Amino acid sequence: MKLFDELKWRGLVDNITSPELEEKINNGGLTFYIGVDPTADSLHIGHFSSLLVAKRLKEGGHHPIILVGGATGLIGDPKPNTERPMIKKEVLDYNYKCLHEQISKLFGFELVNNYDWAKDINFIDFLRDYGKFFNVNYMINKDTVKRRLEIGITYTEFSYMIMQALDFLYLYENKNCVLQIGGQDQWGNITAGIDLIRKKIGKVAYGLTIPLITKADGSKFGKTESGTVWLDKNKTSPYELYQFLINSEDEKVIEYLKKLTFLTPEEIEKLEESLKKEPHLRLAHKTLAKEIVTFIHGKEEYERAVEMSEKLFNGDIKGLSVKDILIGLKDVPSFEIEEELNIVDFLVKHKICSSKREAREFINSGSITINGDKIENVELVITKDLALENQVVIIRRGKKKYFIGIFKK
Ligand code: 383
Repeated sequence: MKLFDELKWRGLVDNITSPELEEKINNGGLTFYIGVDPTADSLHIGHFSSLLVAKRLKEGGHHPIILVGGATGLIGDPKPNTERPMIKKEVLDYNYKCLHEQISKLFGFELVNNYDWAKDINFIDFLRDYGKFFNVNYMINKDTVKRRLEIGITYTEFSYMIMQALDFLYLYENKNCVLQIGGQDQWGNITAGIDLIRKKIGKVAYGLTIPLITKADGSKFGKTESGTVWLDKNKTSPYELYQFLINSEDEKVIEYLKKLTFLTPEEIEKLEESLKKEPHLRLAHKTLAKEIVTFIHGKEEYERAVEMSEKLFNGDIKGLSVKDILIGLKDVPSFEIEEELNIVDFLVKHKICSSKREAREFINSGSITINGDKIENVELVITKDLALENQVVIIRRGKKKYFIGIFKK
């Protein structure tokens, strides 16, 4: 399959600015860039899919540049619904360092910082040399700005598009960078750069946008109840990432395999078959989790995540941290423990058993475990001392039924 067809097959092409780009992508040899603003101290899974596109193109013989926006981060790309709070310079510096390190480590791409060229542009020169190429009427018709006009947008954020356009011009002139790639949300900013390049130096540049990855209900992929799925393991543990991926929706897992892994079409088709014929094996989900966790955190962390999942599945929770147990059991019902009761009353009060008789039966047949220990004594009192980290009690009834009790602090 030719590279462009492969990108399309993977569902990675939302739009291109001109049909000639298809052949250029197939031929190789382009320098292109993707920008990331240092709005946080780690990339998230949304960035990951875009950076993987850069890797795919690199493997197809193109040269990627990743721009970390030391300048644009100070301004903020307008969001559809609200003005962004300004980020302190020191925070931005820190975020910049973190992203720089993370991208170098994960991808090894050439990195540039737009602060290097944007910092010296003087205000009067800016208005004379660049401002004249932007028609305000045209700027307010770009999607994001258009949506913001009703609720309001400051001049600062309104100017963001011009900064990004200047970057493209700079990279075109200094690095022969002819293509900019970004998510769907970047279309307006990318085309603003292409227009500037045409008007100012009479050259043709290109843009390609990638569709946003969504869940089945259309909401953003990569947001969970506990927040964003980050690539930094201190913010989202490899185990949490593993759990997030392995729990992908069945109707979406093949799409994610196409977009987020380097498995070949043949390999993905096999997984699609397996999903249809033997869904209980969850081969597609497991492979998705394996590929991505291994790419981001390495083989060892992946194996540890699998081991932890197996332990939890078998009720062997010793040695797992409370945080990881709670992640693994995130769909398990939980309740607050208000008083110290004996095990039988405890099981009935929290509706783990329907009667005292049933509770005794479960205990006598060895079907109740607390924090991984089988309960044999029907007189046992559930106290804080028994709880993990003096707070959490994991109850298992039978093979698979879990409950989480949490002592009030
Ligand atoms: C800054 C200067 C440039 C070119 C691009 C930029 C950043 C761009 C932006 N990108 C997003 C970000 O930083 O805001 N204005 O979080 C995200 N990207 C990529 C992709 C995405 C976009 O980094 O759709 C998701 O990851 O384009 O939202 O000269």
